[in-house]
Parts: sequence; C-alpha cells; structure tokens
Amino acid sequence: MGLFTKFFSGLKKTQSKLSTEIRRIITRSPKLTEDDIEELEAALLASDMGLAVTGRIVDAVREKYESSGGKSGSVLEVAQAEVMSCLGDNTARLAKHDGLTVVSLIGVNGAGKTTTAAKLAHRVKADGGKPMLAACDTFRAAAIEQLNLWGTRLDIPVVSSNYGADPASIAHDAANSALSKGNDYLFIDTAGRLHTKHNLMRELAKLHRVIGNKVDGAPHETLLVIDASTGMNALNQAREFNKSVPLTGLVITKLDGTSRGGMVVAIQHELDLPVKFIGLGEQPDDLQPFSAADYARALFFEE
Ligand SMILES: Nc1nc2c(ncn2[C@@H]2O[C@H](COP(=O)(O)OP(=O)(O)OP(=O)(O)O)[C@@H](O)[C@H]2O)c(=O)[nH]1
Ligand SMILES: [Mg+2]
Repeated sequence: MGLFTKFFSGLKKTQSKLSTEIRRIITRSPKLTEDDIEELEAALLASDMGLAVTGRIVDAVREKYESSGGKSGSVLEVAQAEVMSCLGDNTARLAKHDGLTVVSLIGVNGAGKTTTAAKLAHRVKADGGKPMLAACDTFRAAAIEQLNLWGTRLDIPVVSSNYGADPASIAHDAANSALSKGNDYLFIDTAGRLHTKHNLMRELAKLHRVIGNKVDGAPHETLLVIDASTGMNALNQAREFNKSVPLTGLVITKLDGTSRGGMVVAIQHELDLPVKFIGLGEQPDDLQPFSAADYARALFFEE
C-alpha cells in the first residue's frame, strides 16, 4: 500500500465527515452565502482543526469565492492548500546519532506509548537496523508482559525487570546492554502519567538524566504520544510535559478511530513541535512517518 493510500484509509473517518459536509454545503446552491461559510466553519471546527486554522481556511475560501465571481467548486482544494501551508514542509524523520540513538516515549495513560515503541522498533528493524526495547513502565499491571509480547512477536530484544523497580535503573541497564550488543536504537517505554502529577514528572526527568549520563546527548528523541481523540487538551499536555522534559516531537495515535483528525493541524500550528509519526491502526505497519502533503490531500480528498 502506498503512503497516500495508508493516510487515506487511516483518516477515512475524518475525511468522509468533512468532505460530506463540505459537499453538502457547496452543492445546495451555486453561490456561497454567509450561512454556508458559517456551516463550513462549524464543520472544520468539528474536526478539531482549531480556531486559527479554521479561520485561515474560511478566509481563503471567501477570498477565492469573491475573486472567482461566486464559483464555489474549489472549496476542498482551497482547504487542502491552506492546511498544507499551515503545516509547512514537514516530512518526519527519526533522529539518528552515531552509535546508539535513544528514543523515549512519554505521555498520559493509554495514549499508545507501548504500541508506538514497538511499531517504531519494527520500522527500524525493517530498515535493516538493530533496535532494542526497554520496559520502563514498572507500574501498570501487565505493562512488562505487554512489551515482552511485542518483543517476541517482532523478534526484537526487550530489557525488563520487576514491577516496582526503578525505571531509571532499567533504562541504565538497557543502555549498557544496547551499547555492548551494538544496537543502534533503544526505545524506552515509560509509564503513563498525568502532566499534572509533579512527582511522576520528576521521575521522568530523572530517567532522562540517568540515560543522558550513560549515552551522550540521550535521549536523542523525546516523543510525546497523544491520542487523537484528546482534542485541544493535547496542547496543554504538550506544554506541561515540555516543561519537565524537553520534547523533540509528537506522535499522534488512533487517527483511524476518530473523525477529529483535524487536531494534527491545530497542534502543529499551535506548538513549535513537529508531528513525527501518526498511528493509523493497531498493526505494526500502521505507524507512518508524518507527511504534511499526504495528510492534507487525504483530509480533503474528493472521491
Ligand atoms: N486503532 C488504533 N489503536 C491504537 C493505536 N495506537 C495504539 N492503539 C491501541 O490503544 C491501546 C493502548 O495502547 P498502549 O500502547 O498500551 O498505550 P500506552 O500509552 O502504552 O498505555 P499505558 O501504558 O497504560 O499508559 C491499545 O489497545 C493499542 O492497540 C492506533 O494508532 N490506532
Ligand atoms: Mg504502556
């Protein structure tokens, strides 16, 4: 399956709701009225595109409509171009350092951290790399077994310890193991935590400090994993996490399960952080590097 096809099928819920709404608005009369514009605005906001981006799209549509003497057929195209320009030329890559690259996956409970760690390791392996996983969630019941299961399924080594063990010391042991075995990527799966829990944020900062003392510059990537259905609260999450541990990028998961896929644009527009990967399903191949062009095209695709 090509990249665009994957984006398109993963974003199907958002795309079909948006394009059905837009088509309904533009086909009922040959001219766009103020009411039509308002309905367009509501449809965009319902996809969680956010006020700023929605405003830009609506302005662009209005301008196009006025300059074309009332023809409204190109709304989808205008919206697509505007989203693309909001996102910039963003094509994601995972950082790569000489020797071992350490990637930490963090986020609130259930966001998709463990699955994303496994999927990323799988990508690295498919590209000929040598990934390792570290089970640093020693808190949630069955978290260690969950990562070990992924390790077995994908044939990727997992360093783990017992429940209640210090996550920082597991990360330290995993880095030792990865360095001695010549692994090129270490993915650290951390426990879910609310950004408002200061003690848990300190624990995360400690883990990062310990790994940084072990491997120069580590963690090289700190990816905040966000469930796409979180909506605008994700902005708050990102800002708070970023205060404790500097983020290098975002992973937006479960886009396949929501019609609010517009939040990717809103969050990238509001925060100065790249969306690096998006999750479009539960299978290992369902994590895709983010491409602004494919995303914008898929969102407003006219079938
Ligand atoms: N449909 C879909 N499901 C996903 C995606 N990413 C993760 N999931 C599912 O979401 C659920 C939670 O994923 P986990 O990876 O366990 O989340 P987590 O952040 O590690 O959760 P905690 O460790 O409990 O904080 C699992 O059932 C995953 O299969 C995605 O992109 N699409
Ligand atoms: Mg987990």
